[in-house]
Amino acid sequence: MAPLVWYCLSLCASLLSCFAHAATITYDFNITWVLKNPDGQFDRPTIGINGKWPLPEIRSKVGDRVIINTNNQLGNQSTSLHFHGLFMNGTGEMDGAVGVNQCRIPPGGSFTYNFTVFPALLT
Ligand SMILES: [Cu+2]
Repeated sequence: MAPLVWYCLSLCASLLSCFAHAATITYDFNITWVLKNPDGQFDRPTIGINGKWPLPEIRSKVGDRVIINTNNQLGNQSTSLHFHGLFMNGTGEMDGAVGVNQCRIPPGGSFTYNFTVFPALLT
């Protein structure tokens, strides 16, 4: 029993120390069509961010707050950002699965994602 208690206390201390050094990381994502060749077959309209494809990385640490200001400039297509695999503890509406967690972002629309990065769930 004692090792389990020690493990839990140690884990809690580790998590608290992560959150103590948390930062707020902000991105501005303008979502547009770009002409790219993602599968090596031929150039075609591809969804890009800030005029680029491949899409940018979002770099953060556990405990950081991530804010992503998105603007859908596709013109003819709704969209969202989906954060597959992140544990959206208390912010499920930020997970981005259209029709499940949020409404689509219509052409010309914007949405601000705002969530804290929690450790991944071990299953
Ligand atoms: Cu998913």
